[in-house]
Amino acid sequence: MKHILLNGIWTMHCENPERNLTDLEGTIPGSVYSFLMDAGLMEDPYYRDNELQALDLIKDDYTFSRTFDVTEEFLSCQNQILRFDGIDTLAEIILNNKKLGNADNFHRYWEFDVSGLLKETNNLLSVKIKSPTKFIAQKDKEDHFGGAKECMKGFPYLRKPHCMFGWDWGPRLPDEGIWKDVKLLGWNSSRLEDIYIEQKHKLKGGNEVSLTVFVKQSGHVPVSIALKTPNDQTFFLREGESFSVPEPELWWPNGLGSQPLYEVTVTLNDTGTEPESITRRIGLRTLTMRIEKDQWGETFATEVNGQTFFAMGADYVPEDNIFSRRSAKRTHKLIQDCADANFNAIRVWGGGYYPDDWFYDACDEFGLVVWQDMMFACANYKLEDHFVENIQEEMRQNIRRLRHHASLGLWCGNNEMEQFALELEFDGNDITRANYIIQNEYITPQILKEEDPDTLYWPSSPSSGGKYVDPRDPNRGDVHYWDVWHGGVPFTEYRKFYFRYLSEFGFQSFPCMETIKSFTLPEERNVFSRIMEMHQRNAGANGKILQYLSQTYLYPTSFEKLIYASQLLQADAIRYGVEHFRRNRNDDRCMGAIYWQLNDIWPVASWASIDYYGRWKALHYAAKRFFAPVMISCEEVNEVSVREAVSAEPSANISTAKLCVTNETWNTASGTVEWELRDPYSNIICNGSEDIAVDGFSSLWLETLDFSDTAFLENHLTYRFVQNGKTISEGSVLFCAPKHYAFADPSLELQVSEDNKNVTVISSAYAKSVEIYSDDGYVHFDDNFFDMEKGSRTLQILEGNGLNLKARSVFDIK
Ligand code: BMA
Repeated sequence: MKHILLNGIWTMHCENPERNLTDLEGTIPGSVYSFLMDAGLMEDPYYRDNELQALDLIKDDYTFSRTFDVTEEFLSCQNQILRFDGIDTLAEIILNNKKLGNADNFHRYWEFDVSGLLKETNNLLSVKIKSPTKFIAQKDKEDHFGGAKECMKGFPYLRKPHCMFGWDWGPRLPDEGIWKDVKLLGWNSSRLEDIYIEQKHKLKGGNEVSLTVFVKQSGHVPVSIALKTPNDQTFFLREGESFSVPEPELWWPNGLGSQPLYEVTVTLNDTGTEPESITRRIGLRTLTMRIEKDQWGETFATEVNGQTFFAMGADYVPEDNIFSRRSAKRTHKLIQDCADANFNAIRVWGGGYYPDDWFYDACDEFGLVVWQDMMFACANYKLEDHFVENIQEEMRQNIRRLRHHASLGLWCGNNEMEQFALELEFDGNDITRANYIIQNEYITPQILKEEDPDTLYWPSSPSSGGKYVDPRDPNRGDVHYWDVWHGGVPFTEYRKFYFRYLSEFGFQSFPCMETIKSFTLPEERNVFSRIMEMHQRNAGANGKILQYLSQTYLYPTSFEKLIYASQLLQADAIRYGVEHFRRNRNDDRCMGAIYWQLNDIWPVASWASIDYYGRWKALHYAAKRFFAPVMISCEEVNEVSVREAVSAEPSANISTAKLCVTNETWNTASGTVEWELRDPYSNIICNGSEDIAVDGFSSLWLETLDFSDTAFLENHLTYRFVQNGKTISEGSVLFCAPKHYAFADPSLELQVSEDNKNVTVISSAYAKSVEIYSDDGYVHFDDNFFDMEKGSRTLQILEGNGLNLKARSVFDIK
């Protein structure tokens, strides 16, 4: 196979002469926005309200072109193909004045036969891209098919990431361009098209794993198949014949074992060109969901190599609305941040795109089990013949690209469509209700049966298994629970449910100060300013943050304090839920907590735990603690959970605490639970300890502690789980809302080590949610936003420097 890469410098021309944008040079992969920004003709669309002008640009059509030469050798190939790995989106492709064809799906690659059309020098390739906004508006006018209200009307008509047209955390920036590589491919006798690797496992009585490799090629040329083991041994396999892997090393999710990866390389020797090979990195494992009837309904637990475990993670959305800004390095860092926060799972949400290979490579390496939605979300689709063929090809291509990954846990038909189709949301009717079933219970599973029969298919998220049978059932399948946040109910509601697997639940906060500074002028740093509201896309959300804030903290008197308090609320809401679900994991009852959402597509107020610039909000630090493999938590009954308001009739017994240790590892966790009831100065009022042994994959509850006869506004409980003298997990709870607790001034002091690698925080009293920060830039630590008693604690500075560090705690919110 011969390859000629056609990336690099192209020119862009706007078809609207009024814009006077002709022959602009830029880089492909790239887009209207990246070309204009590179040429200095456009400000960053994320700054202030630049989004509006950027959206206006998309009313027009643009042509991207370049000239190129090809070698004589290439011209002598019998087969010549022009391949676009990704076009955004509605395009006409012209080579040397001959139209090759059209493209109309962002999620697919496109190939055109160019044999006989190329010359040695000065070939002219043009890609004319049509305005996506005009297209969807026209389609919607002709026949309206509805969808998420934050998204531009008509979006279901175009196979382009829905969220590029706006979402409740995303701007409307539906760019146009060529978002992946462009190349020429030439071959003679045969082209290596694809490989499929089948694994067979015998789990009982020792691990036996056999592999069979199936090869798809256009001709009939002998191939060689090599298997490289994690310790660099190589074995040669025969096509279609089962091979028993000697001493197989199994792949495990993060926290349950290591992630050994094997490489399968298939090589085909085409006549007269270089050998062509495909390498797939795989992990030896079985991975599915255990779905079995039980006393509550049906289990829905991730099962790896026969072992079920509690899935811990978040929902992933595209990392950038300007696709040329994405990179392997950036994604690797994000996935590493997930592993650092003890994630073992991640859900790719269906309103974005099928991520790049590097996303799954990172998940394979860090041990994150991927819940993979097909790219359909919150919409009704018109199932015309062309649309159906288009999505079939889209799914086939992406399944073939991704099916070998060790991390691929399941395929899911879409985001939230079963419940909405059933409820006739988005202007639904009998047709949209029927279309949903045709697409998700016939078309999609049929393709998966052909292309990836060994990976589980789940029809929708959420679902109870399909067929419109109660998709919101809390006792079966996965659930999206939004009464906390969208429904405005207090966090304490989480404890009323025992969801089998929560694939979405979330709480918003504002992004980090540095991030806010990146898109505002100083005078706009007020959450109700026009610019802050442009960067808050969920209607009513700022009011919601303030409403929850009013239940929890004193009134924050500065913008910075409000930002800080909003992040604490978010971290506490999700912690409250996750700890409860993990406590109730025995007998596979609650087996997953995937919070909405991991990351942001641009700088915005949202449910993300890591903001657009990769900065950790309080929630991500909290996740590191509440997703720890061995975790102690407390089910407290306090004024907040039992009384509607402080003015309600006084009631007794509002200060009890039940500690619980959850162990999501193989080994028994033996150690000591220690607790103290303390006053605001950290003086101990009473204390206790208990030696316990918690079996692997289980939770152990301790006896209820009753503090009802103590001063609930002045005392708090601190608890920890200690193994061999080392604190493994710890926390503290109040028996009233933080705003009503009699905090003493902790007079936080900081001492930075000479080498700038550590900072010690010294507190003279109990301090809640201690944040160390700098006004001069983002600093990342091994822990932050933590509770501490009087004393000191040393943290590592992992990113940024120790200059001008400051500390604050809940005491400062006023
Ligand atoms: C869920 C998601 C998204 C949305 C989020 C927050 O339902 O599937 O569509 O952004 O809620 O509202």
